[in-house]
Amino acid sequence: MKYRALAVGSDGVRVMMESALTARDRVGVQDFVLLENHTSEVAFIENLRKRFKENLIYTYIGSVLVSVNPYKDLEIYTKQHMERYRGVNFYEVSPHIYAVSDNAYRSMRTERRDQCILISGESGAGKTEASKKVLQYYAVTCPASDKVQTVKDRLLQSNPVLEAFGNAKTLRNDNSSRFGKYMDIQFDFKGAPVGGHILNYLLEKSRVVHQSHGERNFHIFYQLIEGGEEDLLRRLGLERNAQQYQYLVKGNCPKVSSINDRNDWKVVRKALTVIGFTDDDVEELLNIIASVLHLGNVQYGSEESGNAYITTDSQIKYLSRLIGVDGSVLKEALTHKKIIAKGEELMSPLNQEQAASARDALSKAIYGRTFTWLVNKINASLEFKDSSFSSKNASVIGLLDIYGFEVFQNNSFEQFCINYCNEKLQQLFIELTLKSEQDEYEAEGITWEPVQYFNNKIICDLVEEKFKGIISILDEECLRPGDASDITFLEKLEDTVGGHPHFVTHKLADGKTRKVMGREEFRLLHYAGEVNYNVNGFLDKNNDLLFRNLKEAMCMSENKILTQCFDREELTDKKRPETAATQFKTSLAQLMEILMSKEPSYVRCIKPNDAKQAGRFDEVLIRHQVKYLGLMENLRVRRAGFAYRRRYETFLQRYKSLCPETWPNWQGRLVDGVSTLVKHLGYKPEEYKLGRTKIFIRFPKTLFATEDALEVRKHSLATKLQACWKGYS
Ligand code: AD9
Ligand code: MG
Repeated sequence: MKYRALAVGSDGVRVMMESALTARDRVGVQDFVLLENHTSEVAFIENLRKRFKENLIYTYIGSVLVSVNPYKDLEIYTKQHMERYRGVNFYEVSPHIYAVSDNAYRSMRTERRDQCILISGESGAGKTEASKKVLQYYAVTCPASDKVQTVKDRLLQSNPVLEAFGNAKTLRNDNSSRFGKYMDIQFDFKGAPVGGHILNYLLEKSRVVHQSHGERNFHIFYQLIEGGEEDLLRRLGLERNAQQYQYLVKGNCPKVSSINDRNDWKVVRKALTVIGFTDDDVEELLNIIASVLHLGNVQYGSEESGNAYITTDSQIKYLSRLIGVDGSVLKEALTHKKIIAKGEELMSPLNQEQAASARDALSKAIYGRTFTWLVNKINASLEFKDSSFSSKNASVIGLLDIYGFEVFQNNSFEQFCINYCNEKLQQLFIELTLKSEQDEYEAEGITWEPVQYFNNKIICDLVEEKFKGIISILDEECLRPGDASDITFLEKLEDTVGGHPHFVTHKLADGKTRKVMGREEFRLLHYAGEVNYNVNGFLDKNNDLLFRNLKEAMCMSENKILTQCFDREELTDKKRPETAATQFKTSLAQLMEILMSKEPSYVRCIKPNDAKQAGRFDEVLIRHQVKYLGLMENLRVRRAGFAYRRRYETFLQRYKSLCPETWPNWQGRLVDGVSTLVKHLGYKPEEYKLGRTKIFIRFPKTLFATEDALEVRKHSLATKLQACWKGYS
């Protein structure tokens, strides 16, 4: 090829070539599609490692952004950086979350199509941080008026509030989101953010009453205790010592070095004001938080008859005052269960264990419903109120930050729901990336070559299919009166889905048992790997029931938030409420519809090590994530035909200097210019195709050679200029 002749033109040129190659050797390629050996996982990980070492945490797979958590603050999020990415073409600058944000924004503006940015990855991989960066980018770079400024402030300030109530320290992440979040940012016709709306998914309520070793309850409890003013704590009857509260000692981890609860309290308190919470709202909210702590300290004794009685009257006194429910009503509700038989109401006493679990159920219900109230309240404050503009006319960018695939030593109902959610998102990802790839080929008039990939629909069906799916079977057991238990649920699963290729239990087909699995477990072969689920607690968590008399007691509350959370209508409603899993399934189906209606951008986050340490690249851990995020598959799809594609004008602009006929300007049709240029460069017919508006190049090496030729030309020009200067002087 012609550029080869150029390359050996002089020693200087050779040095130049070598340094360009060494740079690529050192920092890797910024788009995985340019990897020479794109099917090699080793090459993929090596590229990630090189870039990570150089603090280059972002890399593309086509338009998908892969991000590796640096676990340290990098100077790449300044206002200057934002400016650098504003209005600039995706590929002209190095990969960045701002490039994805800007691209989505510009597509929304120019194509008038709603967008969504889907951020995925395992716990601690950097999803929430990424979503905050996107929001900050819009807050800083989008046009603003006074009114818009208020919305921007509220959008930004909703984060610390939701994190205080919905995040907690876990073994995986000191600030782990324990709920899923989808946020719509609404823009007006000038491109200014004018409103927002949040949908929340399945808060991990069980954390309110129990935490595993080394984990904490939700941040807000510690923030209040550490940061709350003296007179506030006195009014709430709280001591400044987390160790005093049963709900805060289970994980034996009151302090976390990376968290400053006292400062965070100030941030949250201020954020509540910015969002528009009145002092009264805050007072009622804190009364509830304190009540949950007091509830946790309610202790029981056992009478000779076995009936439970409350031994801690002072807690009841505080509770009664804080939530405005009569003490004796509370006491009875916390020790009895109301039964309605033949139209008559009977109070049946509970034993100590039952009473403790009724108390915990109440705490979870209060906290869970207050969290939903909080989201609704934030939504009301983000609603754009202007008679001249309706949110229906708004353009939207949706931001999804939802819990990633989770595998613990012991996996329960929560992990089952979280991993099911990830199956659904993976399905959407495969369908949409394949579809958009196919659409582009068709639009450009280039033949589409089908790609083989694993379609995880089979696993989604296993979980959600009507009548035969795991959720249906679980619901059936929850509704069945009599001897239904977690174990009968497991047995029913074995009977119904026992032969499914993605379902395994300890039972083997020949009646023998599989020793490596517990008798209370089932295993799902997820697209991301195998997970064993322990069925213990599945029925209770799915039922999510609260005894009727506890609901009645809450309906009497004088606390304004609780009166909205516990509605009297619920008491007269004869219909059984939907189970937790079915509610989740329905809300996920709605989420999929929302996402399908928008144009997606993807951010795939990777966690480099389990120690939360900067600079550590744990290859085994990373390989696992590359696998389950489906990145190799994604790359394969993207590279199925052509590694690289560019619009004609962009391609010509960049390389026109390499051909005397296109330099300095090509006058004819763009496609003819590109054709002339690549022929001059010696491209073989099988190396490229010309579509309607773009050139498609099959192999990275063709593009690299062209890039190198460009470097060589720049260098020889510089050398010539230097020689001229020397002659001149
Ligand atoms: V979970 O599923 O909610 O448990 P996330 O959301 O994926 O998880 P998060 O964004 O909370 O993880 O990141 C975890 C921690 O990594 C943060 O608290 C930061 O300390 C650190 N992190 C993540 N992304 C960045 C970054 N771009 N720059 C610096 C980061 N630190
Ligand atoms: Mg998070």
